Amino acid sequence: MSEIDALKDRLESLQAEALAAFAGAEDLNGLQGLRVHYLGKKGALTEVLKGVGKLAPADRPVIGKFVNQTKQALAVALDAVEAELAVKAKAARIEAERIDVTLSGRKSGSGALHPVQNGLDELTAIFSQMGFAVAEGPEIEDEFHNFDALNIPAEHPARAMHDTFFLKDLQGDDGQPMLLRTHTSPVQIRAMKRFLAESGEPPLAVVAPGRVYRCDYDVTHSPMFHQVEVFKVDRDVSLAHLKGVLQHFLSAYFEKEVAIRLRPHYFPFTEPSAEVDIGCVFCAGKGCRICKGSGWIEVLGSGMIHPNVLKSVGIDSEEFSGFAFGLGVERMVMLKKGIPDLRLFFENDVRFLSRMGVAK
Ligand code: 2NM
Repeated sequence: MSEIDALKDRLESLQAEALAAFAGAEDLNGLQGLRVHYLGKKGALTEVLKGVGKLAPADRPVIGKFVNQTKQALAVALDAVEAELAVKAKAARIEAERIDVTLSGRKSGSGALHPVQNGLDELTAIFSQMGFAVAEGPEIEDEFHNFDALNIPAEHPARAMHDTFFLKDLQGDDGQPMLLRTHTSPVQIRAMKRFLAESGEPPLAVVAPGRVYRCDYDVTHSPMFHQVEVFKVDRDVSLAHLKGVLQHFLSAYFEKEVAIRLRPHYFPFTEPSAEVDIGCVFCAGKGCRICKGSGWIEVLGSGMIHPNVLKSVGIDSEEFSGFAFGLGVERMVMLKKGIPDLRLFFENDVRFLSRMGVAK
């Protein structure tokens, strides 16, 4: 066989082999590989072209034309298969990404206010509506605002009763020991000073909601809990005003007319002092397990602000008087919602939170 016929043969079988390979390509990647293999710089066709140099010069154009025809045929076939594979790839992708728009959605649970936060909001709102200004203050306090200003001097047994968390690495102004506030009363002291500086003299009426801390941990105590404290200072404020505000507030909070009674008590920051009971909300005063048969439930502590407290913020206790009271938010929420165990508030069990949480 002549040199030229051998080359022609070689090109024909190469074309047949390439076309079969293209037809069998599974995807665009594979096809690209075949394109390089047959038509690339170091491809099979280039390999055949190298043989052209050995031909007689007269034969070269003949075989050159043949090579070009082959090249053309392969390129056309490649483009056709490529278009076909591209359509297939797109169809496969659409199929893979198919979504069933008729499926019903998955319900995503919505969050809710923690029952304690909701209690704080409800309690604060009642006093806000009665005209009390809402005040907040620092949770890290000095001894003056947490104790001294509230008529609880050093060595006073009431300090020991407060189970205080002292912050041993912190020092306040005048080198004072610092602590986590044991009640929200220091906020009241700060509010009295601030509002006095602004307005010069009473009337002052403030509600202070917030977190407090006591080193006390058992079934009915948490080392962190929440208080709301309320005070009013003006000329001629009396125990009758205290009773009136308590009656209105407790009926508003429990959403029914509740009976109240005051029992004499002792607090260092009030004189006289009283604990306040409501008629049992569980048995309507008949006597049950919760009120231990008494028909009454203790809800808060109260009294007439001690003259020493007024003096500590520069209010003349001869001219002005005030009432104050303080309550535990967790306890109030437990009574209103019938929650049996304080610990439920802090475990964050989703079943409790979604049942007792309040949609915002
Ligand atoms: C209580 C009981 C009685 C109280 C006193 C004051 C202040 F700062 F105005 F003097 N705020 N809250 C008070 C009085 C708190 O909690 C059981």
